[in-house]
Order: sequence, then C-alpha cells, then structure tokens
Amino acid sequence: MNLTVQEFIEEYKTQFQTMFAYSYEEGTTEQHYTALGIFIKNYLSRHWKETRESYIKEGAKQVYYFSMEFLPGRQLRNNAYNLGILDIIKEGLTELDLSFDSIAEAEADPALGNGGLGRLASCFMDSLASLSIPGNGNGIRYQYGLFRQKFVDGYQVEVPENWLRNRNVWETRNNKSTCLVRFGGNVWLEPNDKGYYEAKYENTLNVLAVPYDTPMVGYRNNKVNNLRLWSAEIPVEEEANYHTLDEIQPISEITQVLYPDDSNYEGQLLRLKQEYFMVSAGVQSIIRHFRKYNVPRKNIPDKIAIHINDTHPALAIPELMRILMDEEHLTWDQAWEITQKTCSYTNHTILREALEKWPIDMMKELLPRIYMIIEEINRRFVDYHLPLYGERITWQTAILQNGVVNMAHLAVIGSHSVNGVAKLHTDILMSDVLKDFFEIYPERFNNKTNGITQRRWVHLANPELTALIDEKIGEEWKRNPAELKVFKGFEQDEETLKQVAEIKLNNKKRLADYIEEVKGIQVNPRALFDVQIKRLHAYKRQHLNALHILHRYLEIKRNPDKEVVPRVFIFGAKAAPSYVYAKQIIKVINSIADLVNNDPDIGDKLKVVFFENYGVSLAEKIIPAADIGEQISLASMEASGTSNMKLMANGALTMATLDGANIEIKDFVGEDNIFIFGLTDKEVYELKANQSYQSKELYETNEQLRRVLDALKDGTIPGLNGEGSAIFDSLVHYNDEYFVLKDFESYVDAQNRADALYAKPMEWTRKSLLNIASSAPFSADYTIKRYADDIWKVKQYFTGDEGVQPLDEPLA
Ligand code: 26W
Repeated sequence: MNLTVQEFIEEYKTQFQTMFAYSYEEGTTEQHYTALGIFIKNYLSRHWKETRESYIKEGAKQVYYFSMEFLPGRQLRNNAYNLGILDIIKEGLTELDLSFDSIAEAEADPALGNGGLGRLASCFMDSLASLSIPGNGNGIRYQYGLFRQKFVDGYQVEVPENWLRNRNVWETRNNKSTCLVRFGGNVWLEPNDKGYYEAKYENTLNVLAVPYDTPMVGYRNNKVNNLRLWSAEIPVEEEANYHTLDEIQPISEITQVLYPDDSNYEGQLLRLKQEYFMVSAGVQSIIRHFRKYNVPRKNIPDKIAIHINDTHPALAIPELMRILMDEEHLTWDQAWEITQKTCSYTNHTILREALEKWPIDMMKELLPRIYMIIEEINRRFVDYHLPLYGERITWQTAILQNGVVNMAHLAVIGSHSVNGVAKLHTDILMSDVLKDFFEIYPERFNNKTNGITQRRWVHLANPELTALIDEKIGEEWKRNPAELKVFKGFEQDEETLKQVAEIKLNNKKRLADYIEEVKGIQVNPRALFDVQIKRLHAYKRQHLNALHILHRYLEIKRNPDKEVVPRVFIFGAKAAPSYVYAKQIIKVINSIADLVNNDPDIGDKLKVVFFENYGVSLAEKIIPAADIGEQISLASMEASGTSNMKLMANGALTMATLDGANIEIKDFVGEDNIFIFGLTDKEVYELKANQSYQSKELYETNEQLRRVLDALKDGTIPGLNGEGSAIFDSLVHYNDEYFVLKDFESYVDAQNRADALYAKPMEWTRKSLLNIASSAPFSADYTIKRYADDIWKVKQYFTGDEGVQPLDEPLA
C-alpha cells in the first residue's frame, strides 16, 4: 500500500466531497481535519483488522493494560507519521493550497488523564504497537476530560473540557461487544443440582458498557493495536423503566467526567463506580474472547496478562475471580491460581494521601459480590500468614483494616508482579511503603524505570533536531534507539554544535512567538529558557522555583548595573480544584510574573510565563525550546517523572534533586552534564526521623533567604490576597513539610552554575548534545520490552523485518 501524492490528492478530494457534499476548496479547517482524520482511519483500518486477526490466528498471548487514565494527545500527525504517509499527505495538501499544520491544530487533545500516569499509559500503547506486541488498552471514555484551566486575575478557574463536542474521528463504537455491569442489590449463593453454588442477584442497577475502540498505530510495521474505552448507557431492554433525566443520572454520570485529582484520595462513591465499571467491562470482554475461541480456562495465564496501572483498576482481581467462579464454575483454588498468574501491578506514588482505601460499608453496598470475594481473599491471606509471620506483619499487610479495603494490599496479594517506576522508587517500595510485603513476597518485586516515546516527543515535536541526527548518524536510531549514542561522537565537532544551537534557537523563537500570541509577553529567544511543566503539587516544589525567581528579581533590583544571564521562566501546571495550597502557589507565581514582566528596570533580564491549560499539545511546543528542565521535587517523593526524560531528549539540561528517574538520568549523562542539588533521600529520611529540622531557624539566620521570604508578604508582589502570606506561613511557621528552605541555598548555587555555563555557549551546547545522545535508555520501547519479557511474557509478532527491531542492548 504505497500511497502516492497524486493518489492522495484524488482520494482526499473525493473523501471531502462525500462527507460534506461540497468541494474541498470551501471547507473550514475543522472540516478538513475531520475529512483527513477519516481518510487516515480508513487507510489504517485494514491493518487494524489484520493485526487483530493475526493475533488470533497465532494464538498470541495478549496483554491488557488497564488504566483509568490515558493521555494520547492529538493523533492525526502521529498516526500519519507511524503509517509512513505524513510527508505524502503534507505535500498533497500543499498542492491543494492547504496547510497540514493548521489542520492538525484543529484536533481536540483528549485530556482523559491527570498527568504522568495517564501519559505513560499512552506512551506505552505507542511502544506496544511499534514493537509488534499484542497489547490492548482498557479504560474509560470520559465525556468530559480533565478541566480546562483558565486564569482570572492570576487565579485558576476550571472550565469543563468538552472534547467530544466535535466528532471524534478516531473512535469506533462497537455495539457488538457491549456488556452488562451490575451494581448494588442483593446477592446470595445458592447450591444447584449441578454441584456448584450459583450467584443470585436481585434489585441490581444494571449498566450497559459500550466500547469505543481507537486504533493504536505502530511505527512502520503495519500493526495497529486497540485502545478500548468504555461508556456507560442504559441497557436497551430496560429503557422503558427510565423516564426522567434524574432517573438516568446514576447511569450517565458513571463515565461523565474524569476525577481531577492526581494525588489525593477521596473515597467517593462515584469514583468507585467508575473503577468497577471499567474493570468489569474489561474483564468480561476478555473472558468472552476465551469462550468464543474455546480456550481451556486453565490456560488463561498463558494467553493473557492483565496489567493494573496503579491501584485504580485493582478490582480486576476480584472481578476475574468472580467470573471464573460464578460463570466458569472453577473452584476457588483454580480461580486464584489463574488470577495471580494473570495480574500484575505497578505502583506510581509513595504519597500516603494518594493510596486508595475504600470504606468497607461503601464497597459492600455497591459491590456485594465483589466484597464477598475480597473478604475471602483476605481471610485466606490472614489464615495462611498468621502462623508464618506473626501478628504484626499479618495485620499490617491485610486487605481489610480499620473499616477500609486497602487497595494496594489487594493489588499486591492478587498479582505475581509488583513494580515501581524508577530504581529509587522501587527501593523505597521495598524498604518502606511495601516493606512487609517485600518480606513475604520478595520475588514479586521488580523495577521498571519509565520511558517515553521518542516518536512523539522527538521525531514529531522536534523535526529539525531529528533531521540533524538523521544527517549525522543515519536513520537507524529511529528503529533502534540505542544507536543514538553514536551522536555522542559529535560532542567536539564545532559544526554540529553550531547546528544543535541553531535548532534550539529556532525552537525558542517559535515558542517566543507563541508566548507573545497567547500571553502578550515579549521574551528574548536568546535568554535561557527555564522550564517546569508538571502537575502543581507541594512535593514538586514549584514554590522553590518561585523563591529563586524572587531572589533573582531582588538581586537585579539591588545591583541594576550588574550583568546577568537573561532568563525566561516558563511554567505549565494544573492544580487539583480542591487543592487550596497548590492554587495559592499558582496565584503567587502569576503575581510574580506581573511584577517582573512589567518592571522597566528588569527588561530582558527576567521574564516569567505561566501558560494556561498545560497538556500534551502545549508540552509538544514547550519541550523542544527548553534549555533547562526543572526536576526539583523533594528527594524520595517523585516516583519517576517523565517530563525529565522528554526534556533531556530535546537537549535541555536537567536541574535536579536526586529523586525518581533523575538519578538514572545523571548516571547515563554523567554528573558533569546535569545540575544536581539538594538533600538526598537518605538525608530527608533522617531529618524526618530525628525531627531535627526547624525551618524557622533558616529564616532567622539566612539573610538572603529572609529577604526573599519577606517579599512574599510585605507588599513587594502586587495583587495578592493573602496567598503569599499563606505560603510564607507554611514555610516558616508550619515547618516547611517539603524542605523548601533547606534546599534553597543549594538550589540557588546550582542555578548560578547554570548561568556560568550558559555564558559559554559552546560548552553549554556540548552538554546539550550529550543529553540528547544519552536519552536512548529512556525510550519506552525498552521499558515495554522489559515489561513484556519479565512480567507479561508476551512476544513480539514480526511478520517481516519491519517495526522496531528486537532490542539487542539491554539498557538500564
Ligand atoms: C486516587 C487519586 C490518584 C490519582 C492518580 C492518586 C494517584 C494518582 C497517580 C499515581 C499520580 C501519577 O500520575 N503519578 C505519577 O506517575 C508517573 C508515571 O509513573 C510518574 O512519572 C510520576 O513521578 C508520578 O507522580
């Protein structure tokens, strides 16, 4: 299927006319987006079908990645690129006097996730397809994605994100594969004459789960995997029972909106409904597949792997038990063996407040049969472990504790594999958060450091850099990222360094134009672009960044004639709507931006830009233009981070604490090519254990720090209504939970080192090049290959020599 430009032009014109009944010349950008999306979807549909058929024919083991969140980003460019028809389409459109770039901007960015966890799921989907691994995504088709963020007077305001307003061209509603999910009511077990107990239900709320399938296109390998997102509807045969909107509400609300919190667990009934809805529909459709192809049930673990992305889908464990026992009539022991061998779990956070614990009463009432099963899992666990491990360990690891269902415990007990997402994070799971489990099941624990897809984050987001790498080392690195290291050979090559610097400058110019367009702020593209993009959370310490900016501002005011390295500080971050402190930090940074950007004494020396509505599409614009990536979480708190990897791959130098994957970045790039500062995780643990930290002392004894902190509340910053004082109080009077003041000095020091280096452009660019060339180990292709080999035991299904090749070099 080699499309030519002329074929494309003819087919596209017809496509447009068929859809809109007038000529393409009269179309709006949005219509062109729709027509082009449908064109591409038609083009890939054969591969989609053939991929599914080939997996069935081969009897391939398939993995199902269960996740409450996916953040795929816009798909038009990515799909065309992976299919290998992007250039043809671009050329054809140009001949038609249309611009691919503007058309691509018309696509809604599906914000079906909060942050790192959701984006990781989508990078993984891309890698699964590109590695020719039979991998399916299973999630929720939220009608409203994560809220759209607006700033009003510098305050965050949330607006609904109606991403489905225009047609979603990528999805296919699949009426053939619906299933019923039951909530509430009464359940009991009745012996029958066939010799087993039958589960009987009455007065349940029945919800129809309707799958919408979205193609996940592999890189140049003719493979298209499936992402299945479920939507809740009234079962057709019960339609007559529903009369008013109020009556429909309990059903329609299930998939209406994504919970906008990525760090704070709230035991809300609706969230529990969402979790069970997605899990039940997903597991049912897997088992139906087995029935259809008559696979013996005991072979389930040889044929499928279910991956649980954080605890949110952990009910897959009791749901699989339920189906195997109640519907497939296996015994408990048979069902349990299958379930454990099938399921695996990734932990994404050590924040205690993020760990899911459902009230037993709520679970019992909403999911009576599931609760019975959890109770039995717990009973057997306790009975078995009590004599072996004693009271303390057994009760601390039990699933049912103090009136709640501990979902992490359920996930660990019901899985054969438990992994963290960076080396340090996994170590902390084993030595602290899940320590007792590590004692019981040491063999289950393993590390899988996160990764990113270079296809979206480098090839497409940074085409100039990609072309340069192609020119210098050939194109092999695109299929085999390890090849990127060859680029290191150019670190002393002046011409290459100049080219790298020029590309960065071009990217910065484009971003500067965009900043002017959307924020009305003029920035100097030659200034150092310093970027922090991630959810707003105290542990990520955007306020440490803000203190440093204030410090710079005060220094420039005190020494107006001193030469400084000009900087543009760039932020993108949403705060959970109920997270007051995070919202106060947003307001303070916005007010600092007002102060700094409008002070004539400051000029180009310092600018602060806080973008509204940070998400995948904005990240694609910002990351290629970054000189510094801020990764400044308190050591031990950030499980991995993934923007650190994206920024480094685009030549940003990392400003980092020794946390999450920053440590591995440092190991690969070398400590001379990264700015490390701050407490280590051990020091943090020690300070917490001996309670010796007193932030107020630092305030009182460190004059530089005091000046900066005082500026938060003495009127220096315009437009605040107590937000500066609130942050001041948390840092000075409430003893600074995240050790911001403790790390301040060493942070400023590292920032000064960055200035000094930036003043030597060739040296800076050399380190930038080394970052680019050292980023290969963070390709999600490697991460996925390790999941596939170590956890899922799924194979790559090559039909030729296409696709991302078997990876020769075990990295990390
Ligand atoms: C129950 C509410 C809730 C929702 C989401 C709690 C916790 C979460 C996620 C675990 C938050 C998350 O996205 N964690 C991030 O996962 C990334 C991918 O592994 C890591 O790179 C980040 O460090 C981690 O914060």
